[in-house]
Amino acid sequence: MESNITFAMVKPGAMSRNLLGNIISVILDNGFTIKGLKLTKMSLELATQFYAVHRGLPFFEPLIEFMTSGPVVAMVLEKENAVAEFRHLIGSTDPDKAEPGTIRRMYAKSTRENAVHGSDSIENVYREMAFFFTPQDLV
Ligand code: 3AN
Repeated sequence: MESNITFAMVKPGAMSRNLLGNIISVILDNGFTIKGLKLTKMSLELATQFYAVHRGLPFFEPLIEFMTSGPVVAMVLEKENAVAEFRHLIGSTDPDKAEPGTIRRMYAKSTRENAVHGSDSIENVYREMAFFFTPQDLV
């Protein structure tokens, strides 16, 4: 397993608010390299599996509804210590608690519609990117 990659996703709310370019600029300006990129729409089945860990929680159904409501952009990003670095760059799940300069502080609308996803462990990077990419898709 490479440990210098992470999986990221620009969520439907940020896509519909035309924030994709701004978010990619912030990612590149912070030293990440894009190894894979895909525009797609999550099916109900994919979103349910992707967020399986949250099944049964009160925010699960609205989260699935939101994540399947429009296109997303999935990315594999490379940087030393990528998982931790990207989590730092996106900020807290709740944008009101996110540090100034983080992507969620700048672009999230709410805890649910929080603009971007970033894997929280290297195990989850491999689990999550497999929903969107084959190894051959990565540059
Ligand atoms: P993060 O994306 O910061 O790792 P998780 O994994 O706890 O956060 O939650 C996954 C997604 O579920 C979040 N990005 C957010 O969209 C949604 N979510 C998490 N907690 C809540 C909550 N309390 N209310 C509404 N949505 C939530």
